[in-house]
Amino acid sequence: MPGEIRQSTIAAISTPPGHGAIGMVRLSGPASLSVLTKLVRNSSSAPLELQPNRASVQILTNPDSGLLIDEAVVIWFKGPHSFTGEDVVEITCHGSPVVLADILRHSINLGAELAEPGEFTLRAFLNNRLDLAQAEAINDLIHSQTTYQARLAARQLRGELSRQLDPLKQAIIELIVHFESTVEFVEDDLDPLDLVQHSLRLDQTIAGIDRLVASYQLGRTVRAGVKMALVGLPNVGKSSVFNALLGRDRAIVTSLPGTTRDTLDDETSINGLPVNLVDTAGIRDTVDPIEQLGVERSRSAMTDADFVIAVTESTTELRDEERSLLSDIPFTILVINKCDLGPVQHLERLAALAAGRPVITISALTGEGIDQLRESIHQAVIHPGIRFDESAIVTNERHYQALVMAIDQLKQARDDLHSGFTEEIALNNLHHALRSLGVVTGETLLGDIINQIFSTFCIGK
Ligand SMILES: Nc1nc2c(ncn2[C@@H]2O[C@H](COP(=O)(O)OP(=O)(O)O)[C@@H](O)[C@H]2O)c(=O)[nH]1
Ligand SMILES: [Mg+2]
Repeated sequence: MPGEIRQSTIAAISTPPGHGAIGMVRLSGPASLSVLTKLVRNSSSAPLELQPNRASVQILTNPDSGLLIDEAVVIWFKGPHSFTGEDVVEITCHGSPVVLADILRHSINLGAELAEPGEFTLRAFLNNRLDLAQAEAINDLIHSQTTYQARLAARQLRGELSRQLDPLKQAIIELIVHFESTVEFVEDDLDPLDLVQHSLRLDQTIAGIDRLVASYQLGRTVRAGVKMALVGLPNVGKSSVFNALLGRDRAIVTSLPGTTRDTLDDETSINGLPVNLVDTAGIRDTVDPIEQLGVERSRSAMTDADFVIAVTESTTELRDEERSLLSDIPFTILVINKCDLGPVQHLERLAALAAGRPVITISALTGEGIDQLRESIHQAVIHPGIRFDESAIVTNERHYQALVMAIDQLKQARDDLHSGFTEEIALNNLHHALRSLGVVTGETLLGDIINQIFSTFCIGK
């Protein structure tokens, strides 16, 4: 049950289903060690003596029949110095689903209960081993599909988001403390100079949270990925670039213009970013009804895409139709392909058409420039204007909502002060804002505030 620690001992298979080299059963709770002790065959009559945090090889047997189960490496983490804060036992055996199920079944028979999904982490949170944002980061890390996603989650797991929030919370707490004392003691009325100072403080705090909020657009991109379409005239090598970026021959490549009839897409990771790459039919006027449909699809793929990469080739003349296409389509990067065939003929004119957007010269055939293209794509997605510190990227919708709410409440508090309302009214909104920030990390802040308020009082007051 969320919000409440069961006093029970929980057990679960912690490795994925299926056969593997190794598999693990994990237990957490007061009876963990005694369950393990009963599973370990003890040849001598002396009780099993395990050192905390030390791995040891043990023979596991069926506690009823004494029949061999497996040889396992076991570790006992003595609470509170464990992931959950409770006694934790990890039994790493051979990765057979049958063996794992057997160990789990015996653990249940010996008094453990089946763990609910996420219950180990829930216990860690309730025992203050990590905050809510960190707990969520564990889930993100486990489900990450690209290195970039994983890195952001790993940073959040190390408490980076919480660390970013700390000074912002502190600023609000100080304002609350100040207003609480003016409310308490009528003689310490808020003077106009204070008002300026407090407004400034509020503005700085709002700006700090706003930066986190702004990073969410990128955070969402990192989480959900981007759709990127390769567009250009027939035969310039779009399908070849598509294959080169995917790292496999997914699309058919021929020397015949009009080979790609339909759009084709596939998932890939570009420098750690999840990208849905779309190959399209070359855009040209054609009488072939099938190709016409393909061209229509290319145009709608362009509309659907978050980013368009225009592809052209280095050696042919810059044709009118290409010039009008490049002026027409909203591309982010211009790729000049087939650089292996010789120097780019009309670089200045292409650069002019790119109008400041990156122009990357590559050969899909030899692979030249592909790394640079990847980097350019990465930059286009990651830094469209603002550069974000990786440690301050919000990836989670819940955090985003809480932060937006905190900003609203702080703005309200600022307006209250300016409209000459009493501090009590502003205080109310400050408390709300603090609670909203606390929502991100899942803490109860009331005790904190009370302690801080009293710590500013003189002795005897
Ligand atoms: N020399 C050279 N030929 C290429 C390169 N990329 C593609 N081609 C050739 O150009 C032709 C058209 O390629 P394709 O990828 O099907 O172009 P698309 O119609 O734009 O998809 C094929 O014969 C490819 O082998 C390249 O970088 N260098
Ligand atoms: Mg093609």
